[in-house]
Amino acid sequence: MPKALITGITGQDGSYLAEFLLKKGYEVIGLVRRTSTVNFERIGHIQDDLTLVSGDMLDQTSLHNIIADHRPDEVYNLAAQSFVGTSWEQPVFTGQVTAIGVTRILDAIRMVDPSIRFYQASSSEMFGKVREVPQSENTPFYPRSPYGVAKVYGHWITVNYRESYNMHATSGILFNHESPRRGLEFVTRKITDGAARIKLELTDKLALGNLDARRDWGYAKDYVRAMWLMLQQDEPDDYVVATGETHSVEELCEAAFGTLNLDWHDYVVQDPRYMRPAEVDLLVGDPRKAQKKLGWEPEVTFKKLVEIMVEADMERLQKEIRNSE
Ligand code: NAP
Ligand code: G4F
Repeated sequence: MPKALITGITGQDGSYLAEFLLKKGYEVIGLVRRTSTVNFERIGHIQDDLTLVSGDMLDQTSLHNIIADHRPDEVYNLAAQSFVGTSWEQPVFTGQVTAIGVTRILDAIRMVDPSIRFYQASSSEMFGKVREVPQSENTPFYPRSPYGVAKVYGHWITVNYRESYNMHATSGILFNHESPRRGLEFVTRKITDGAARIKLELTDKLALGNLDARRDWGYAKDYVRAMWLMLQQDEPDDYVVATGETHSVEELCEAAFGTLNLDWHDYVVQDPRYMRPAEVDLLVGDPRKAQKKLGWEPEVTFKKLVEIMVEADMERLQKEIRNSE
């Protein structure tokens, strides 16, 4: 039975990856950090099938001990302070977790068993003020936030451990991917949740920032499959994972409100609080390498993704209303 360690298992991607690996017959170890209340909303349904271990990306000893005690065949490093907005408010913390955390876990692997395969959750935010369109594995980075800068560090330290110690260390440069498990602060979920609240007359306005920003949005379940495929390759490498399509925040509003037969113009207001000090205007990935080498294809379209998310938010809110009656 192959064994995988997932950091960030309580997050969106960690929960889908855990489900995926369990179905593949893996023993799944999940690193969780200590919190004053349990935050297993996304993994509660599979908790009995997982081995959860306590650790923190800020704590070298815990990472070393977990690797040494459990000896996984594969490590998926998904843990991060992953919200771009917060990275301006907490730049040092973001650097400690999202950048230096990568070195901590890579070095723990190197010391215990450098043959363990490693996946680093790199990000299209590294392209930032894009140098070319679409962005591929060869596009130079120009990060625009403390988060983006931290991810560039995480990417290059992964490449460096691959080249310095011959480790099977791979970097997946994933473009935005979403789902009903997406955090409510990210724009997709904020919009699908907001549209559902408006439909159910729980509120009548949705405040957003820059409506012109464009992103390449895919479905998280499709993207965790790509992570696994990367670690099954004979050689470690870097891969862009994206749909190759780009849409604006405005188009996202139109699709989400449209699913509920609402006109977004009637409800969306712009609020300077949600504008960023430096914006990433346009992201669109070139996934041809992942398609060719991994045989990876996304299965869910932008339209379908928005429908899945809106329906899930409607269902959840209707249930909450029923429970409160
Ligand atoms: P997410 O939902 O925000 O999950 C982040 C995870 O990291 C959570 O499990 C969180 O634990 C954990 N974490 C944060 N700080 C930690 C620490 N100090 N020690 C241990 N665990 C810690 O993020 P996601 O959307 O699943 O993304 C997964 C990874 O992919 C992240 O590295 C993200 O930066 C990267 N990425 C995401 C996207 C995307 O579009 N989703 C695109 C490219 C790259 P708690 O539950 O305790 O907070
Ligand atoms: O949903 P977002 O917060 O995602 P962002 O900044 O693209 O980052 C996400 O994707 C990255 C991959 O490229 C990941 F690495 C990262 O961890 C995270 O998962 O914002 C998307 C866009 C931005 O341009 C933002 O300015 O939406 C714009 N936006 C407009 N109004 C808003 C809002 N974003 C948020 N969060 N909230 C708003 O009200």
